[in-house]
Amino acid sequence: MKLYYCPWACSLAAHIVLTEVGEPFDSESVDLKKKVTASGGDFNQVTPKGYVPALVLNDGEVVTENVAVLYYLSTLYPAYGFDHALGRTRLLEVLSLVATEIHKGFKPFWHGGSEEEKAAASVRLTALFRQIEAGMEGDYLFDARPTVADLYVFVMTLWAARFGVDIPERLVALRRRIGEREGVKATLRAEGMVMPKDMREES
Ligand SMILES: N[C@@H](CCC(=O)N[C@@H](CS)C(=O)NCC(=O)O)C(=O)O
Repeated sequence: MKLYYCPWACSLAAHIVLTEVGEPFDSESVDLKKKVTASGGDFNQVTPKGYVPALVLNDGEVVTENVAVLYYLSTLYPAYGFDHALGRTRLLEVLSLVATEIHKGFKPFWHGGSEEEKAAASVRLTALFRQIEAGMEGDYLFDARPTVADLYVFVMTLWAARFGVDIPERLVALRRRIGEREGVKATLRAEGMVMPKDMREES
């Protein structure tokens, strides 16, 4: 399997799962502006969509869209998902909320929005993060272990830290808890990312 990713992008969630699982996988970063991979390949040949994540399976099939990539990984590695219908449905429910509302809600921050647009986005994002928090069943979204949805939320909380968007206390705790996992630290290092202050060991 090969994951195409970009540091700080939503592909980080899939990258963490693959790293934590510990089975061999390939990965390559992508320059999203130029659509060129680290080895000089044309990323548009991998996926004409031109965005990450893109997961190339061993038989050559290419899975795109973060919801689909993460859902696929949760079916391969059930520790990150559920084996019953309602559990899988709840997982998709959160993944969809994150992808369509929260992820897209950061657009003004990533794509040069005006200060007004950023302020409005920030308010809406905080309200959406509160919704996520309200549904938490324990330390994680679904009680006692992180699923692919927690990892997607984790990436969004990193974005929140980067752009100064307020998130509720329990999500700050979730970010810290997930950030302490060895596989997560290894993935952040592999992507060359610097952790937000409240996740750093000295804090
Ligand atoms: N609909 C896609 C969007 C993914 C997406 O927005 N990826 C960003 C990084 S987080 C990206 O690659 N942007 C570059 C581009 O769209 O050109 C999904 O949900 O996976």
